[in-house]
Amino acid sequence: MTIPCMIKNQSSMTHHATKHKKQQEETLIFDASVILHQSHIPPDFIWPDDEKPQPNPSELHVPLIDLTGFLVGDPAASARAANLVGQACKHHGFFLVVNHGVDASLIANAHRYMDDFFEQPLEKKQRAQRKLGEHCGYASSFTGRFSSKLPWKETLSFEYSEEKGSSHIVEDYFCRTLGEDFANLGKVYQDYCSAMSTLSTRIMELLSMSLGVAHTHFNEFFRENESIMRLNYYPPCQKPDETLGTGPHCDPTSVTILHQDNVGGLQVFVDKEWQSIPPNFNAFVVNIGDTFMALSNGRYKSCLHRAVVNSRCPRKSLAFFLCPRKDKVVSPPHELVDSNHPRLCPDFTWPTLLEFTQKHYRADMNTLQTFSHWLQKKQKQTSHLGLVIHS
Ligand SMILES: *[C@@H]1O[C@H](CO)[C@@H](O)[C@H](O)[C@H]1NC(C)=O
Ligand SMILES: *[C@@H]1O[C@H](CO)[C@@H](O)[C@H](O)[C@H]1NC(C)=O
Ligand SMILES: O=C(O)CCC(=O)C(=O)O
Repeated sequence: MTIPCMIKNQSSMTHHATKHKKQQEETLIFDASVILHQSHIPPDFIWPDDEKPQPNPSELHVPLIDLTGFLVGDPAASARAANLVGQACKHHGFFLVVNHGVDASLIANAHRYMDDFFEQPLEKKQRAQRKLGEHCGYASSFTGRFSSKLPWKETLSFEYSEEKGSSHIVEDYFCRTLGEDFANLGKVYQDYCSAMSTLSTRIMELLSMSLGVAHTHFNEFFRENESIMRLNYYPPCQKPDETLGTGPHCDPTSVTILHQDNVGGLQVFVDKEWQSIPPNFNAFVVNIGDTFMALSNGRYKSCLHRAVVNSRCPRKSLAFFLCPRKDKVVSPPHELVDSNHPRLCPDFTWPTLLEFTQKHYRADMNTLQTFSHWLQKKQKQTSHLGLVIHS
């Protein structure tokens, strides 16, 4: 299927994908307005052959879950939905929800307003530039973190929380970093995040039911959550088969609610192959992240996924990452731990896992296992220290 698509002529802009020597460090500036017209892409964006996208991937078998009955409290419909969720999460951790109660015009606006931000000249976007070691702000390629296999995309990330004093957190962020002209955008994403928060609350209820723990268990756990919203913007690429928009990764977060536009590009690694999740504007793609895999004591899978790009038009996706409050101890409910299901991972707090995936380890299928070993080693060191101190 070919999607016709207009690419605005922005060749008047002056920045290029060039390397600047800055503080002994090479920084690649990704300026979409120029780079999207280049027939040869810079080598940093070329991925190794075994990771390049293959043509015509098969479609992932992923359940389409109608939330109508569950949202009005119909017990039979809720049990059916929970059952489908459980099956999907045991296999690969991805499912789709429709009739989710989120206003269609809000979703359409959330996509439309992304253009207002990403179509600005680079120097305007850089007013929200993400600083090294921070999670929020504008980023184009993860410069500073990795210097090869760069992703063909730009992102804008910001925090969301419903705590007291946080009722305008997103609007404030937009106005503070981009100016009052962006108050409208801030309002749209404030509302969008609020809708995602409501939806994630209901999804946690479904996940509780599907795991056979108290319906309120995970809502208790996620009270005062501090979540992250990310806008993904993938410019067209003249060599889409040599690069990736988002490289293969597992989400370290708890649960992700993704909305992709009608272009397509999301792929999941299931049964040893990359399979696509085709776009469905009426649906949200929900997936389990590493933190929830730990909370389910490994019953549910956090699965490798990525996004491919195309030569025809920009692709947009909106990702809401639910994260626990920073000091909350991630520990599975006791019902999910027994002699047949020993603890998958020692207790941890979410910022420790985040730091691990940012500083020590590029998130993949083995993140949780490697993280567990790392934690255990650290704990041993600390307890040795304890012995020394006490003796
Ligand atoms: C796009 O920009 C180029 C270079 O400035 C110019 O030659 C061309 O006419 C422009 N095309 C359109 C459709 O504006
Ligand atoms: C996140 O926290 C807010 C405020 O405490 C709460 O209303 C919401 O239900 C929580 N989300 C989940 C998934 O429990
Ligand atoms: O754009 C997509 O479809 C996937 C994005 C993603 O995986 C992410 O933002 O972590």
